[in-house]
Amino acid sequence: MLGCSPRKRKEAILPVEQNIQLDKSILDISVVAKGLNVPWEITWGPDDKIWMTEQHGEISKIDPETGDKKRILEIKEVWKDRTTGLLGMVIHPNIKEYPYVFVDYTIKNDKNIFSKLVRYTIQRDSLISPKTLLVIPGSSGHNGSRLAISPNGKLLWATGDAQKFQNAQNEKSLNGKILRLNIDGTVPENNPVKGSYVWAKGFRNMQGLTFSKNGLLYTSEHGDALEDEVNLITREGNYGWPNIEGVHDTEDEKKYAEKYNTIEPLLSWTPTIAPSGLTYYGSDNIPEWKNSLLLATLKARSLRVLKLNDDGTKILSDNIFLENEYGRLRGVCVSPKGDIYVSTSNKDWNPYSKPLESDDRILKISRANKISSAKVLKGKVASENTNIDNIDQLYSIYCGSCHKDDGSGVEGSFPALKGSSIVLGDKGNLIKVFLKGKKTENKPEQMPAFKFLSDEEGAAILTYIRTNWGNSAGAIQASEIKKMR
Ligand code: HEC
Ligand SMILES: [Ca+2]
Ligand SMILES: [Ca+2]
Repeated sequence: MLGCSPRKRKEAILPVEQNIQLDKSILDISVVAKGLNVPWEITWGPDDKIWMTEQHGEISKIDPETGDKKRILEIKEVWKDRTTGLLGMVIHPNIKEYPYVFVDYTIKNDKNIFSKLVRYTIQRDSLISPKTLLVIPGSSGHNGSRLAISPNGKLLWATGDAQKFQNAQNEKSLNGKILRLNIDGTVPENNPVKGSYVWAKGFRNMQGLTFSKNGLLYTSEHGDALEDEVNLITREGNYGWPNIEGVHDTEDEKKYAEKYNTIEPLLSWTPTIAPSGLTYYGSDNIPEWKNSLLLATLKARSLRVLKLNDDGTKILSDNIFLENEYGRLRGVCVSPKGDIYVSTSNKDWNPYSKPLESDDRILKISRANKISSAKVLKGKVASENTNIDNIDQLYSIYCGSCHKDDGSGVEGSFPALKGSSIVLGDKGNLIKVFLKGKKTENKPEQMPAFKFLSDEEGAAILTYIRTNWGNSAGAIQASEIKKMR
């Protein structure tokens, strides 16, 4: 009889949008929450809720079953602009003894920008008694942000170079470092240098930080125009920036590496992918992904699964999932059951395209028994060297993330190349900008140097920007670039 049968059991409430087919396992992708505003950090809470920071300064809990959002704190002093705002968050894993949550965010006093690390005490559904643990110089970009608690209860903070590259090698500066603190903000007795928070140095702008099950610490880091990185962090390690980008491959880098004993990344990416949230996956729930690092990427708009070797010292493979399906991905966390949650970042300062009404979202990726949607996604292996013979793609990969595929730029951050007098003007000047980059005092962003591209690639890209989107200026030859190196 229709309409009379009692509901036997509670069905999964979240509709399955798509499936992923792995070697053996089938995964469901569903949308947990919508209409969020740049969720920067998502992390699994002791109450089985997803705890989330949104960039403008709110901390909320999301019910993973229903998507209900409950705001638990608004931090009024947060200064949000472009990449700044309320960023990292970590909950102490031993909540009974240490009922703390740690956050870091940007503040601005007059003209001075700082990153502030604050501890809150959890009292049921509120966060109370803020205690400032540390305040370090900040900037309009490169503020790093991520936090983690080590297996022995220390607080780790991945900071950015605050756009002063030399900070990263300067032992006295707390920027461009992994910092290690006691949870009351004091310096641990056994830090490398007595009285200093510095645990490791030589970083540009880290956007991911996670411990593996056996206590190894990993980071993800944004490179400049090339060489995004994932690193395995060791005590007192020097990771090279700004003298070294990615692997030790140029003559200068090799010399520097020998002299200063710098450490190469486990994996690096050129063209860049803008790696963000990083979390360790140790669950049996999705066996194909067990013992991997899960990495959310912004520019590459994908979830990367980086399979580790048994002792966690090498990345064996790099597989790409969800590519171009949900836009920019920023946060990732795993529930004790082994379900994966990923947050989008389509409403942030550097959108790929107009955000959808439903943005930003939190997605759930979970093990399923069968395919239940019309669309089945597969992963793909990241190829060693992207073979770029298509000029649209060449432009898009190296320039499009900032200047946009239609050359329109981002107001206040990246100039439009469409109609730009520099693009259309003197060739020598344009080639110089391309090879050496461009920085203007008081502008929040800078144009990276592209001298690592070949003369032929440079000629193709510069000709492309001079002849596209209604631009009509003459071509640029490889020989003209060669002359100016
Ligand atoms: C990381 C972001 C970023 C990337 C990637 C990037 N640019 Fe830029 N570019 C900038 C910024 C920021 C400026 C403005 C710099 C300034 O004026 O101080 C700029 C300026 C320029 C200008 C001068 C335009 C004007 O009107 O002022 C040209 C030309 C240019 N870029 C070309 C390129 C090309 C070609 C590529 C790819 C090979 C590229 N850019 C990649 C950030 C970027
Ligand atoms: Ca490095
Ligand atoms: Ca290098």
